[in-house]
Amino acid sequence: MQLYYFPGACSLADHVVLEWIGVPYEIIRMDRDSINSPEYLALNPTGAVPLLVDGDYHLTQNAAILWYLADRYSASQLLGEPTPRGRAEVMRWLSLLNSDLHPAFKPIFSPSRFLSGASREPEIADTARLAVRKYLAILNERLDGREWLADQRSIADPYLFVMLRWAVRFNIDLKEFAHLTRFLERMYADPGVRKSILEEEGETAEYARAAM
Ligand SMILES: N[C@@H](CCC(=O)N[C@@H](CS)C(=O)NCC(=O)O)C(=O)O
Repeated sequence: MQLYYFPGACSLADHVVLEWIGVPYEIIRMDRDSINSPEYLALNPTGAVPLLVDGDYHLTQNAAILWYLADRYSASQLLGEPTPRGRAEVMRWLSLLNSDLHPAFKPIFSPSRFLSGASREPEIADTARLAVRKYLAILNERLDGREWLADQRSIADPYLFVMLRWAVRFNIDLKEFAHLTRFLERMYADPGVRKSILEEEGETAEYARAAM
């Protein structure tokens, strides 16, 4: 299996899941040029990571890739309790992450995509920070008294982890979110998480190094 990624991007969630599952895989680092090459766009017309290649199967969209990996290697038990409610709980949190929280970060990453005129870029990024905080508050409350978003460890957890790293990197203070902070620390202590970060970011992976 091959995973196309940017260091620290949402594809890191798939990378961690590959580690948790324990199957052999290869990671292929992309950059701004390669992600817009005709060859890559033929595989993923959105020009984004992640892309998973499993034999002759090419799969895009982070939620789909996470679900596929967990379903294909079901012994990893990353899809929650094997009941309609158990599965729905994983899907509920995965959906909030993928369709609410993830897009909320985009105006912070690249405000110019949402507004022409550099003078208002800080304003749109700050407005987006408020939206991100709203979702973080929901997730923080969810983690009050529990270790994982669903009833057991699942594919939703590494996705949350990735976005908490983004929050820290883009100056969204997590101090008031004690449960999220504890979750972040717990994830940094996980061997599969540390290995994934080091593979993607190398020796500059400051958080991975700090957790060792
Ligand atoms: N809906 C897509 C979004 C993927 C996405 O936003 N990927 C980002 C990295 S986290 C990306 O590759 N961005 C490249 C770009 O926007 O130029 C998914 O869930 O997979």
